[in-house]
Amino acid sequence: MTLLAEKALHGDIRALARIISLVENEAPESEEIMKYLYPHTGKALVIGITGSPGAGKSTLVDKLILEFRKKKKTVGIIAVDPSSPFSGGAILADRIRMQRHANDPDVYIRSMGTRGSLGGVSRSTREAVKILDACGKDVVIIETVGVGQSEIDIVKLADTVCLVLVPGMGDDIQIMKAGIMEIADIFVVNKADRPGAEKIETEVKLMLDLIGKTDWFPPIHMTVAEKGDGVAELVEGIEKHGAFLKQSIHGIKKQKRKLAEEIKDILSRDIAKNVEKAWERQGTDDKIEAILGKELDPYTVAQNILNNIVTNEG
Ligand SMILES: Nc1nc2c(ncn2[C@@H]2O[C@H](COP(=O)(O)OP(=O)(O)OP(=O)(O)O)[C@@H](O)[C@H]2O)c(=O)[nH]1
Ligand SMILES: [Mg+2]
Repeated sequence: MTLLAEKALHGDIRALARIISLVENEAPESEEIMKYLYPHTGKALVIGITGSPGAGKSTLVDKLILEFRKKKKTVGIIAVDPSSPFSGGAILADRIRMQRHANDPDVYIRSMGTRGSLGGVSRSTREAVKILDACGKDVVIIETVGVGQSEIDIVKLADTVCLVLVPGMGDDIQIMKAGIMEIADIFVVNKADRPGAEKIETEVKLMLDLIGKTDWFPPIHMTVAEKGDGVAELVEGIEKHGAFLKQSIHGIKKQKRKLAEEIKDILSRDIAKNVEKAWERQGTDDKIEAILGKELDPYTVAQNILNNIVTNEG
């Protein structure tokens, strides 16, 4: 297994792809690999791109790749589609939109569908980000459709979250209500070639005033992703936010918070695994009988099993 990780660290794309599949499938060996890769993580600039369906996220990501490649940066892209259990049409379209980069060895594009629980999606996405980071990608971009809590969880994995809004779509306000407004570090008004772009800009400014962000006031970038207009400025904005995170207390706090979330995530996965094991070992028929006879109650039984998990792993 470490051989596979070693290969990926040395730029072997197939090894890299294989490792991402292993974590996506929650293969038993994936934890060992993640431990091996961990010391190599922490260098990439991780960008989250979210927004309503059809806002132009993939078109924008395609142009972001171009900008970063101009700066000689290597890029990894993870396109997440939490709404569908399979890699469906939308993801295929993403691939087509970004296809011109397919032959560039310094660009790696991966789509991830949902397997298992929603918590599992953000977990495997987080691990995929780490893998790309460890394997030397300077920039990692996560694209996801931002409508619900699970998508917010995914985009929270990023250092810099860009929320893509478009003129003339009523559901932008919906996204703001869903809480994503609070986690956006940068607002992008895409399709600025359409009427109503300024109106959105004003609305966002008003909202931001209401929220009253203190340490970082999110900038609003106007883009026409199809033509690439405003994308170079957006990259500047993203890099500025990255620099802000590096030298501010806010950035350190954010990093610590993310780490705590990660540990809790790993813990709940491990505990969940142990629940089954513990039940197999300790969930005897006697206990069930005792509960049926009202000599015991399920709370006490569960508490006793839990105590045993904690003291001797079930
Ligand atoms: N007029 C205009 N159209 C754009 C612009 N950017 C993207 N589009 C178009 O908007 C449509 C959706 O673009 P995508 O990039 O697939 O949008 P998306 O947000 O990735 O979509 P999903 O991943 O399906 O949610 C495509 O037809 C694009 O050509 C823009 O700046 N102006
Ligand atoms: Mg897309």
